[in-house]
Amino acid sequence: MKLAMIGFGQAGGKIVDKFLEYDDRTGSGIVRSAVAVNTAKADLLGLERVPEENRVLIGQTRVKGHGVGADNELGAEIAEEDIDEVQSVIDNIPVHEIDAFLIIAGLGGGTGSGGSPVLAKHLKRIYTEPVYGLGILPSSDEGGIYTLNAARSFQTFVREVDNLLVFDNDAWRKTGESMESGYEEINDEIVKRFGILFGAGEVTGGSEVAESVVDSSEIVNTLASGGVSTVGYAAEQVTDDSSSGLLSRFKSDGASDSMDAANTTNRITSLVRKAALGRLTLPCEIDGAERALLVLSGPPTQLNRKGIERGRKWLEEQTGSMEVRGGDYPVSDSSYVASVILLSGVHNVPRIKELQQVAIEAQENIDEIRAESEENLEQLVEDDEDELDPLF
Ligand SMILES: Nc1nc2c(ncn2[C@@H]2O[C@H](COP(=O)(O)OP(=O)(O)OP(=O)(O)O)[C@@H](O)[C@H]2O)c(=O)[nH]1
Ligand SMILES: [Mg+2]
Repeated sequence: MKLAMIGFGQAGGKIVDKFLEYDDRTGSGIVRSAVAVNTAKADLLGLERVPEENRVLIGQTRVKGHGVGADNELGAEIAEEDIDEVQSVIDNIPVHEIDAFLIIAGLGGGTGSGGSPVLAKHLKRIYTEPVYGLGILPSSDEGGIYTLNAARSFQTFVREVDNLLVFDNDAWRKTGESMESGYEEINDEIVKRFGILFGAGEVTGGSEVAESVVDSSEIVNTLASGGVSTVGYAAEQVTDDSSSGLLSRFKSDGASDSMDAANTTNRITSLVRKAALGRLTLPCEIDGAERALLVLSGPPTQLNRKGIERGRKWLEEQTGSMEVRGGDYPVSDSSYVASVILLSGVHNVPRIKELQQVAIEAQENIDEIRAESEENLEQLVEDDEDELDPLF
């Protein structure tokens, strides 16, 4: 499906940049338009692929391009004050060509955390296209203010969007790695999963398995449950020998053909289980998910309807949902078969219960938290005093 992606804050901008790179590399064509919004000038300058005219610096009179230092109330205020500047860039998006908006942000900081829900609400008022969020939860070692920001932002963001897709840094962080290289890897994992999911709706005709290809409307219908979504992924390398003359001569008898088909089916069903039971972007109980979508990507010869149908049935049993969709995403030149599962409207999520608890407790020591955030802001202004202004 075609998306207008809006990265809000530093993490959001970097991930949109990564999606653009993914599009270039795979030709999947999911990013119809890419926009980055930030209060920090340096973050916008650091982007590589988002077009310069689509980078919006907001809050210049309030924070002078320094960012909001994890003050998400300030982030929300600035987004409200400067929403027209954001809209003037969104005005250039050919909205009739997109299937949905996707607002991407780290929910632990100030700019994206405070601004994303404001932008979601604004877009919902103006457009009829669905507005989805991709919210990144901070890892638990980032500190109190990040957790509190995430707790608050999450509550508002999930209310304003049509569906909030979530990725939890805490479930993905590795110890003994620098933050930056850690984020590089994590961002690759994010883009791989959501790239296959959204790319699935972009396959155009001519394929031998075309009738079981996932369509954009199936993604939209799955997300129409609302609430919170998580994504699972599993992949296996395959050798596509169907074009090899020598091998196919040996395998031309019916017995080995049906062996191949059985292997293909078995591979698919085990990939579906691995994806659903392995590490999800937001770890949770899959039982109770309202809707699900299963996408099998890979060379067409390695995909079959029987495997997908079995995987779909299994997911129905595991989730208890009556709305489990499934289909192919044929990628001829791929050497992997990958299974991506979107679980939409999940309810039993320990991390979210934890965040809700944090939000309640935070009301009690709000002064301390404000002081931490003010210190952050002062530090930023000091650090930034000798910097040059090459773009703005
Ligand atoms: N997955 C991922 N998470 C990131 C990345 N950068 C930051 N984060 C997370 O996102 C949260 C918010 O950080 P930023 O995006 O830098 O915050 P911001 O929206 O720019 O807000 P301010 O810096 O406070 O103005 C952090 O607490 C991290 O958890 C990234 O590259 N990848
Ligand atoms: Mg920042």
